[in-house]
Amino acid sequence: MGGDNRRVMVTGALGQIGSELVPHLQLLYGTQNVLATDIKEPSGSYSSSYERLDVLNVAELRGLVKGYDIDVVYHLAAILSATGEMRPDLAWDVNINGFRNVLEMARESLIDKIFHPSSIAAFGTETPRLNTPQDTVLTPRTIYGVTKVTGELLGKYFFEKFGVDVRGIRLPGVISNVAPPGGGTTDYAVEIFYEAIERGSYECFLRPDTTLPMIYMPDCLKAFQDLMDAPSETLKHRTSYNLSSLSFNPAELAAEIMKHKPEFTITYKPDFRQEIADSWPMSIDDSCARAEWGWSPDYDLGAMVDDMCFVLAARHESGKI
Ligand code: NAD
Ligand code: AKB
Repeated sequence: MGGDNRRVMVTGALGQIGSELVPHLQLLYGTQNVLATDIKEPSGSYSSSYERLDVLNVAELRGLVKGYDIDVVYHLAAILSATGEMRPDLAWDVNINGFRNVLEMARESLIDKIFHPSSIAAFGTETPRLNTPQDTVLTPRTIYGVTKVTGELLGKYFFEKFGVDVRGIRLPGVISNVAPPGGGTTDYAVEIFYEAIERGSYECFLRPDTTLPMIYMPDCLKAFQDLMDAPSETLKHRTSYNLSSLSFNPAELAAEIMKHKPEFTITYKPDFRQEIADSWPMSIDDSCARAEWGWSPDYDLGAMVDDMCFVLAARHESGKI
């Protein structure tokens, strides 16, 4: 992924991951070679070329891909798990037809490489929840999960049928401090830090013992880069890599935050997202990602919490949050 003059487009670039992936790609490819797009308009000034794009509009998508001579697409535009349960038609449309439109650009040979994230939401209650294997039962209980399994299969089909180089990871919940998460079930693990810094307390929408797989943003970006840089012939699970980094529950996360803010308190009021979380794995076997493209995370729970608290406390002191 690094160090060449390829031209890269990011869809859904104003979301939680895109907000940090775009600057990361600018460092690798040069600012002039990165085009950020989203259905929303950026608030204030934006540090990259930016175009408004609804991924459901294939004519606009084709126009931008041709106009900017794009080689690689990081396709992040999506509707996440909690919003998806409230708006299932929209989730299906954006997650499936939006991805289908991007795949079509590759089938027309306009682009030659696509990154498309899957999620731990691809798994379901019939999947082993501890050390979830790479090749296992995929019976998701959410429409979001159904779109993720379908996306994995669609990407695989386009690779096998048309030679399109599609790559993807079953991402755990992503923890970050630049843009807020966009309507997921793992969002508590980001909200808790902001509430701890701003208010000193947090009401969690999951039970204290709800263990879920998570990853800190620097490790997430490293995983994207390592997978995209890997030689194509080494990838046997190219659209659906299990990825493990952190696994913890709200009580364990709160205890770690209390090491920085001893006065922090947490209460629990589980809502509809509890059922979603209960259908997802608690920990992941990522041995295929390790073997096929050398995956290895840098952050453990303590290091992630240290960094989140440090960054957000500094921002709070300077009045930026
Ligand atoms: P997000 O919700 O923060 O961002 C998604 C972006 O897509 C938003 O900015 C939204 O405006 C945009 N969007 C929605 N509909 C669109 C449309 N029709 N056209 C163009 N843009 C549209 O999501 P994220 O957390 O940045 O996730 C990015 C990808 O990673 C998604 O595929 C998601 O399923 C996957 N993923 C994320 C996580 C996580 O914890 N953040 C975990 C697993 C997988
Ligand atoms: C969500 O909670 O929907 C996402 C995900 C794990 O896919 N963060």
